[in-house]
Amino acid sequence: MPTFDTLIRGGTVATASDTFACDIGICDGRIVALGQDLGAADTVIDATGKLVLPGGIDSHVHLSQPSGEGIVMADNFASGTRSAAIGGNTTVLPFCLQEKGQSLREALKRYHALAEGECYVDVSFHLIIADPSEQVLGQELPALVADGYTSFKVFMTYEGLALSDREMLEVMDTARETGALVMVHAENYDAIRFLTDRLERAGKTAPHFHGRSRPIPVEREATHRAISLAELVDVPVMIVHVSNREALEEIRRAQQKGLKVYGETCPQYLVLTERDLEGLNMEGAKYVCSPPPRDKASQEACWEGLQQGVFSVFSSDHCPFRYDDPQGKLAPKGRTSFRWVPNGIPGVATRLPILFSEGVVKGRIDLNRFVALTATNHARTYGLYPRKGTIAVGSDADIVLWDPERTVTITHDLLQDGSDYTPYQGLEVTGWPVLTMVRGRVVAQEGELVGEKGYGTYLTREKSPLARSSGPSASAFTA
Ligand code: DUC
Ligand code: ZN
Ligand code: ZN
Repeated sequence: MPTFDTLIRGGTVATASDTFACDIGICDGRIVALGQDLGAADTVIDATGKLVLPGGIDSHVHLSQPSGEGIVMADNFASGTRSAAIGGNTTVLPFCLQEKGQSLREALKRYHALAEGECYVDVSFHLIIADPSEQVLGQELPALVADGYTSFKVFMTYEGLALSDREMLEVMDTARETGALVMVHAENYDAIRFLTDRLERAGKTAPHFHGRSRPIPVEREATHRAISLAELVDVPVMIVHVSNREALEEIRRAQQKGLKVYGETCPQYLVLTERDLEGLNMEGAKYVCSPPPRDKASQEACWEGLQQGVFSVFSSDHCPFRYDDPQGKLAPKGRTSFRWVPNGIPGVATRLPILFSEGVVKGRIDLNRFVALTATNHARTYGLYPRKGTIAVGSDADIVLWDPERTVTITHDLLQDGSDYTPYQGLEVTGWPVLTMVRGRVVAQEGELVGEKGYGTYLTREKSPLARSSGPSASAFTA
């Protein structure tokens, strides 16, 4: 009989496709055996009564990202990955933001320096393309895709980030040629500016007017346009943080036409609404994110998207700012208008419990879909599968032990992030991570961090199997 480093014994294993009683043998950070009565081990973890799941992969996380003058993001790589581990995640994919005029290599150097030696779980970067110069498109991106930076995000809104349609097409064309996957933040910049100016002129500056400045048509139009541009260039796209039915229907229609269009939604669109932005004084600022939370009908639509597979990934869009802080939500300028309140909310530690409780426990999705939406599909989409995202012989031993019966009232002190609040304060959830293991080592247990800073490693990724490389331009608009 072999001797394992670790044996996880007595649990119920669930993957994206199956649920079965099985022990797991682990050696050198990898799963080496699945079965019953596997033999001896240096360490035995008793998983009786627990679910044994692939560790969460959160493919949409912002850490240490510059967010405007005088504003500081609440999480760096240490605190963000610590909170991720507490919440049952074993890999996160933060963004590396290119600033205007900056080379992508310079941007990457900065983010690697920020992450090096700081992470508790594994990480890999998406590139935000803010300045698609000829040099970036022709030289840097092809080389970086070959080096394992195989996904880019583009923005259709925000000063300094928004790309023109022409620029979007250029980035998409490069993605098609190199086999990278493009993620799109779909909101119409001009429409937001127009509505914001009008609201401000009418003195409507409180945080809840943030929602009124970015109503559903702003997102629906941009989603439609992003899909159309991707169709012109014949490239797959992931529409991120979808918040409502109209955007969902654009994605569904594209999928039904056979286009490679994928969708992501997030916890805030399932359990928050625009009413949350109406808190007294500046309290609403705690919920300012983009797209904004909408209404109950939009929540139902997002559930439908998850149930029917229109959305293949469920991410946190963790983008944390402190609330009671002049460098956060209560920045002096933010008090003058919602326009200046930093956009984003924390959520890396609460993503899994919210989807499990509201989804699996309430019978909206089954356990296997939960695993697919929180781990497996992220790994598949972003070139990490089968090393990550599943429980199989040969995969990294990235595992979360889950207590399906534990009921917890979410409070900020449980989450160990760098923020000073959670938008989910007081939400009662059933189902909670009790142990998080990254490559065979326990990094969090019973709400305590037990891993070492710096154990988390940087992951070079394969090309997404959803993207395909089809050589020089053969796109519809040149035909
Ligand atoms: N977009 C994101 O992806 N995250 C936070 C803010 C935003 O607008
Ligand atoms: Zn975005
Ligand atoms: Zn985001």
